[in-house]
Amino acid sequence: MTTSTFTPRVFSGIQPSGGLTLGNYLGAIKRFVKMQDEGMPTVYCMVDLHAVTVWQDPTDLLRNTRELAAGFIASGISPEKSILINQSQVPEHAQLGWIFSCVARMGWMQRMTQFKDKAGKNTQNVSLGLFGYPALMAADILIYHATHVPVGDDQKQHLELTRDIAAKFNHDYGVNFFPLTEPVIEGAATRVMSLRDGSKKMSKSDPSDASRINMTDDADTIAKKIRKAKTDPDALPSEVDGLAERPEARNLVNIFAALNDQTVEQVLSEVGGQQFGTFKPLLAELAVSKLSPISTEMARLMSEPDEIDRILGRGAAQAREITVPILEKTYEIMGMVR
Ligand code: AQP
Repeated sequence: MTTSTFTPRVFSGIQPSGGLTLGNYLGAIKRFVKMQDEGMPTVYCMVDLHAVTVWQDPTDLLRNTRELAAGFIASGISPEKSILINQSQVPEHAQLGWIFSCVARMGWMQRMTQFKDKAGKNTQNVSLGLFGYPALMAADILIYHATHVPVGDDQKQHLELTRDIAAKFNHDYGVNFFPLTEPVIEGAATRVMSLRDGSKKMSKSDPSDASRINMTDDADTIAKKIRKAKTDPDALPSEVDGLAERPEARNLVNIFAALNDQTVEQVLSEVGGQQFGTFKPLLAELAVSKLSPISTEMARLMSEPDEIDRILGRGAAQAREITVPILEKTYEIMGMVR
């Protein structure tokens, strides 16, 4: 079965496990806005149940969830056009997550590279939830019968697992009930890298604040972080091939292209031959001009937390009009008394 038998619907989420980064913005949120504005039905989620797979201070979690919601709205997600929710207010996510924990196989989960990266050498001491995370992520998507999921490159393997879970459920029960979801991984910034190390993903939980641009950073901080970003001594090339062995240079050019809605080729045709001493101030100016209006609006929205909570409460009620019938049908297919 393909997604074509299902009504198109977009779902994606972000963990409120810290402040939003430029990686989240370019790899995810900017593309969420585009898909919303193209007119597809869209559901966007603060995945708080995923965040608690590692310890979250309750005060921080509350603030980070509201700040993430503010970041979505300030970036252009409209609560009138998209359903905006925090995951724990829509209990069907976790309920279907349990079912999918019974569908997914241990061997599939053990291959997940994000678990290996996050657990490191500490596999015996991390939470069971961190290991099971991809089954809940599959449920987040499939509880809406979502057909398209815009994500960064790091989520590709989890999306493949989501398809495997849907296919196994459909096969085991002889139904065509869950769609085989399409990952939407597009653009110049599907993997924004750390400003300190071009081999590591920019991440909100990186201990080094200098490794990332936070959406709440002020203009001076953004400019300073870009000025100090690791680079090499050579000038920028005029052709994309010239970036092949230069991860830090490639990262800064990718960021420029994504912020300016250009291709990497277009950027290099304009900046090829420039030294970083010239290019970095241009990038800083561009980043500040794009991010400052968002951070200003985020601060304004954060001054009205009740309004954010109201939007998320309304979003949960809208979401449950979709998720309750899908969960009920799932249970019915499985032979549970209703
Ligand atoms: N560096 C990145 N480049 C492009 N896309 C990125 N995303 C995250 N980092 C980058 C995309 O943002 C969405 C939400 O990610 P998440 O917060 O749910 O989890 P994550 O991928 O684990 O992000 P972080 O920042 O690394 O969080 P922590 O540090 O808490 O683990 C996804 O679509 C992701 O691809």
